[in-house]
Amino acid sequence: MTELKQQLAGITRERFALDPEACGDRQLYQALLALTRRLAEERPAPVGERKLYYFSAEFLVGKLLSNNLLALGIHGQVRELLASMGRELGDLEELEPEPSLGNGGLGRLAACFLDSIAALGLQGDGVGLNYHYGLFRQQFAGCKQEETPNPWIEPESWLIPTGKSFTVPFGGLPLKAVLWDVAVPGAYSGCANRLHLFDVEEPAGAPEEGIAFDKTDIAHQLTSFLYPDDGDEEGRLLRVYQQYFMVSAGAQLILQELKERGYGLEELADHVVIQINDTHPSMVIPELIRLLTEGGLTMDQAIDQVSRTCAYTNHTILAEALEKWPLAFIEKVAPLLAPIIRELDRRVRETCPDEQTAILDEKELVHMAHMDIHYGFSVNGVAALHTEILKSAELQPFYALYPGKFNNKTNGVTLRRWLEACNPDLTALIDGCIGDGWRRDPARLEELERYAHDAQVLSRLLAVKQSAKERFCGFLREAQGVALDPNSIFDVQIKRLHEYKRQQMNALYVVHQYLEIKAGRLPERPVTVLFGAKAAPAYVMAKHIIHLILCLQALIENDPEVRPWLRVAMVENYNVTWAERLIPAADISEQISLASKEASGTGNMKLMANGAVTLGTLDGANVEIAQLVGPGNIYTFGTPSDQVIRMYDDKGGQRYRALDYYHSPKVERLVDFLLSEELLRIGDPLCLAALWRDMKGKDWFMALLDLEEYIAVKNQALRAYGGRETWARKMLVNIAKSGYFSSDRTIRQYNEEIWRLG
Ligand code: 26Q
Repeated sequence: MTELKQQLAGITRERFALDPEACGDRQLYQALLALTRRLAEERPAPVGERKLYYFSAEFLVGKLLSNNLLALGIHGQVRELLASMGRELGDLEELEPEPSLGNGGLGRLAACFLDSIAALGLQGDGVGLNYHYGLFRQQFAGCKQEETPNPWIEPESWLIPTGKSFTVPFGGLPLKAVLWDVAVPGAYSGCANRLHLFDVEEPAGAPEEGIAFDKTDIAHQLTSFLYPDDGDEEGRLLRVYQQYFMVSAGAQLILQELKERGYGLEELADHVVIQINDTHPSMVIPELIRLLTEGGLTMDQAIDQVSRTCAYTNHTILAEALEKWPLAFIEKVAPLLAPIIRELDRRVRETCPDEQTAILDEKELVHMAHMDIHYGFSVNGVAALHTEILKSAELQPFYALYPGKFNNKTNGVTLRRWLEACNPDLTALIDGCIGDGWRRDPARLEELERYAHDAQVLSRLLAVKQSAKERFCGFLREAQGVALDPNSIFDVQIKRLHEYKRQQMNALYVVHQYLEIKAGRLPERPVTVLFGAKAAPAYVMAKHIIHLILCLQALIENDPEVRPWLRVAMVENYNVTWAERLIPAADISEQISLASKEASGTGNMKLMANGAVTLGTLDGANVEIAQLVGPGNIYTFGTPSDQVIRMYDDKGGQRYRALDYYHSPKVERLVDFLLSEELLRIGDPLCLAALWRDMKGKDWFMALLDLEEYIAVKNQALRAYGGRETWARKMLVNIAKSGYFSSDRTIRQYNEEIWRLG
């Protein structure tokens, strides 16, 4: 018996008094989870002079079983062991609940970063909250989204009890923060870091109905739910409670570890660096100042240490998403911080009297980002274009004050999850061509370009894509009873539902194509337009857009004339697990945000690495993708970002007016289809009319501006798909150039230019 089998048998015998062979799938899954957790937990932590703490309100880790087996280097062994018992790892993974501790991009980025930090053997832990329900589960009923809770913590989970706890000095009710850890084993490095998740002592039980809960019962509900982004105004106070809970406990943990490592408080900046992931953890700055002064440092010394310890990452230029909290909230939640924040503001005003850069404004709102920029040593954007826009527009007054603090760190994704684990066939094809050196040095994927004219490799690439499409069809049929045509072109838009991402523009393309087919103008080849998206529960317009897409899906499913040529499918409950199934199957990657609005995007990188060709605007990291692959291997369109920025400006008479574009004959017909008899028979007239009115009268994110060019360029891409070998070459170049978007590259840059962990 192999050592691995012995270890597994030890667990199954102890827990279930059974040999592994005699266990049911669930028992075997639990035993394998326990074994994997133990092996990861036993690994040593990396060492170094400085330790990183990555503070984030979200860590969208996804399922961990396969991921951790890969990192531990025993994935193949476990698969073989299971096979020898007539079992499949895939079946056991089906039983693992997905920890959805994040909304989307920002949360998934934090998870990719932890993976890379551990793989590079860097000393860095995550600090966040142990949400019990994570992001809601999405269900469709009557062509609308419904939300239900999404519990993920089972008796057997990835959480490791630490026995540590800290008291958080909330106004009126000090609360104990209990620390749970998730081990983060690094591929290749032999080490493991930790994801620290804080929880209340007595978490509330399951909600009785839907996702509603008592938002005033802080002591029990603080960690129940993850806040859905955008528009959700409710529970703002609870959000501040969550933030302070996380940073106060996190800051206390840092100082405890500093002491254990034998250093004094006055040495903080030499041995600790804190990366603040967007402004959600920004209160860590005044909280650390509070703790340092309590520990004997003067205010000047404390501010100096903290300012050399904290670094801030900005993920958005949507003005409405920049956090500003009423000081009155902070006085209620964290009364000890309010005077410190006032003092920080006073000092800023002493040196820079410009009102625009103040921390506290005349309405007594605390501008969290401003606090980070003044009292942190680094400010970074997440793609080259995004950082440039921060410097020249959004944060321009700050850039004038502190040019040296600003830097760019283009996002990346872990290719271990987003290529090796989710697409083993493509991985094998790559290995067969260039060996496996690219895993440690992803830039070496470029060696694939040698095969750009190798007909055999190109045809194998097409075959790999085809089988991924067939596999995806199987998953979707099983889950939703929808049977797609794997021979159609898979045109994929997967991301949170937001007006700036312009899923509505894609839906208008569907309307266009529907009308073309109805008029007898058939395309060369059938297309399936796939969507995956959750809307924040309170984001009304986003929900209307989901309604439109689901109505179009229903309309076409029941139309035998159109269905053979055009299908729409919206994947229910799109999450990390569905992304892992969809991304290998995509032919076209839709990245069509209004230029200047998508800070980076990371799905664009995952899709590219899996051989999808991007159809996108020159926004976020799409700009860098376009530069890398060259104009022949990407389809770009749309109004450039600088022009868009001018169109939001009142000056100069260039302001965007939706009506002007609506009145173009082609556009009007498409928009008015929302109120067509066909659609009104299926959908909710109030929702469709509200969306129609918004599109023609407001269209804040300018979908109508780029619509005609979008339709033209998309058709060009769909036609190019027919030239199979030329298309395969485009796929190959995309894969070859995707190494740049490995989060290992991103993390190396963070370490060399910001963290210097040594
Ligand atoms: C704020 C206040 C109250 C409640 C919720 C929030 C909140 C929560 C989540 C605000 C924003 C978010 C998430 C933002 C996000 O995911 N941004 C994305 O970050 C990615 C990683 O850098 C980028 O690739 C995307 O472009 C960016 O949209």
